[in-house]
Amino acid sequence: MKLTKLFTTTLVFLAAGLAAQAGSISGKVPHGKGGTVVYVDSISGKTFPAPEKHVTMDQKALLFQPHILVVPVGATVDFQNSDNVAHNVFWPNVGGNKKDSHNLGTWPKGQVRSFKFDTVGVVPLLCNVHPEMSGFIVVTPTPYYAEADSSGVFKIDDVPDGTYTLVMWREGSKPVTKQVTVAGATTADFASK
Ligand SMILES: [Cu+2]
Repeated sequence: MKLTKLFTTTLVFLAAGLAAQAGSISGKVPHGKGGTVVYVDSISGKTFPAPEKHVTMDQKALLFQPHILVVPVGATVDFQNSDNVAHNVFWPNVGGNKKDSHNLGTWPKGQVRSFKFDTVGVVPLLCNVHPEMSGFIVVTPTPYYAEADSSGVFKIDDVPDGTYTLVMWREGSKPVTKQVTVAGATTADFASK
């Protein structure tokens, strides 16, 4: 009986500990055009393993699909041509830094070329065959990120308690930062201007 009680008490403590770890950040971004990404900026002294699973950026119907792809640093992206025409993929910079520009080349339907993104920043994707094609890969320094939905609501799950810098990026706008202290389920709104 006593042992059972001890066991139960231990379980309750363990559950409480786990719950404290599993915080989240939810909130709203200002109204505006374009997809919006919110992520936790780099955390001093903390690194994260590169994800093993590849993510796909499709070239389909003369579009990069999805238009905006968010991946944590170290992720490998498979660029897949699903059209009947050849596409090229290049980016003139990463986060505005021209030394990180890269041209993956041009390839026909059904082929895939992969690239591992080891530099944090926004990667503006272009195709030199179709100047109207444009897409973005947002390479985040932490695995804590989310995209806002059409009503401007975002939620980042599984964020450990702590104080962080939150970054909001929107196509065509300068990033906006905000300090947030996570303690369990936490709210952080980006105020409308
Ligand atoms: Cu193209």
